[in-house]
Amino acid sequence: MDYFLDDFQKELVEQARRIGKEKIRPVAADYDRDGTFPWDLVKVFADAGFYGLWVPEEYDGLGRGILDLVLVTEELSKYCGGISLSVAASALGTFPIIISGNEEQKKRFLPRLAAGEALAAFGLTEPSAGSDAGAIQTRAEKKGDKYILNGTKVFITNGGAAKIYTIVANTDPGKGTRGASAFIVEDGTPGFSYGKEEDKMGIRASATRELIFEDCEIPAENLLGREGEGFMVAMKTLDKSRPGVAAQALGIAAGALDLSVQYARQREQFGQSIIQFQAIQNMIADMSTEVEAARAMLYATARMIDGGVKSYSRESAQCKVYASDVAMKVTTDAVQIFGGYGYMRDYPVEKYMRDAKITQIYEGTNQIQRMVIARHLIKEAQKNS
Ligand code: COS
Repeated sequence: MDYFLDDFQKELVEQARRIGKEKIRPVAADYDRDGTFPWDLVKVFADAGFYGLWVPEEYDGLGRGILDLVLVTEELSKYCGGISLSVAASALGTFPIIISGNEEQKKRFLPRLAAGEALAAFGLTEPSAGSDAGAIQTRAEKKGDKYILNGTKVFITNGGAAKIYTIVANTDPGKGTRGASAFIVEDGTPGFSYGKEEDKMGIRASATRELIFEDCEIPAENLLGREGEGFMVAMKTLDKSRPGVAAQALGIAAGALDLSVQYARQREQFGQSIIQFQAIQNMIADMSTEVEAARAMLYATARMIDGGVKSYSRESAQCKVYASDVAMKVTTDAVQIFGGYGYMRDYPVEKYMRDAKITQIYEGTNQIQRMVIARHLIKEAQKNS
């Protein structure tokens, strides 16, 4: 489905495919087993320019957009949904700076991020504030020309690996979502340390870590936008980043489908390859149809965002919810097609199923996505009545 891609995008997909085949596929199982962070591949992605795709040219990026991020993430995720993640997670951590950073902040941070010299991470979730993002308790108190941060963030993708963090904290706890503010915090700032490294079911090659702030002093000029705008910045960030999760889910699903077709052609039972059986043909036909539907919806949303449409929360939630549900179903069916072998770690498909699961959970559970979609439908209906 690449008939509308420009030459740059076609070359980008080819480049990501080459990296996937030559550099990710041979090591994916090792990284999955060891759960270590793939610094060697981060270097390959940086050299390929992937971290600069979504950064404007005036800050040394490639000035491309969400579709390019989606294309790369999809392609890399066909080979490993964990190794691919540092790209979309760095985009997530960078978006708050692009959305609400001032000129000085953009000049200071974006060039390093675009070059992949530094990875970014986004810190919103806390032990008691997951779906209810407005319930965050991390506190940022202004003292002179500094903010003092206290609190803990959990499940932070790229946590510990990233050098630049965009953190949402309360500057006015009485005000609920209107009391949150967003900040840039650099690795190495006194009072900022890393806690537990999570031992995960899937995407094991990605870093997921706790961030701890104990009287962490950051310069007041690291405030993004104005005080009280943090929740809005977080929501706008997630609107922009959820297609990246959809792309990861799509790549995982498409990768599992490819493996299933290959396996079904080779595996013989009852004297013929199992792909000759209608039961298997129906399964792969449905898997492929769902993958194509997810891809169509995702590309349409990415083009909508790149086209400058102002509000895309509903579409962004829809492509995330659909692609991740497809990924879970397709990868489960892939394990089924592989049968007993599919359940064993010697074969690659059980990893795809484990990797798929997180896409229904993070950057907003699919229950929250459905709530966002329904709220928009209700609002639109009220407007039109
Ligand atoms: N863009 C801009 N502003 C938005 C917005 C968006 N997409 N969504 C909400 N807002 C604004 C609202 O307009 C409202 O503004 P006012 O105070 O001016 O009225 C404010 O934010 C609060 O919105 P709302 O009332 O909808 O907040 P809720 O507490 O009901 O929470 C959900 C909304 C559930 C959607 C939010 O908490 C959420 O997205 N949760 C999931 C968080 C998540 O994805 N976590 C994953 C970890 S981060 S990787």
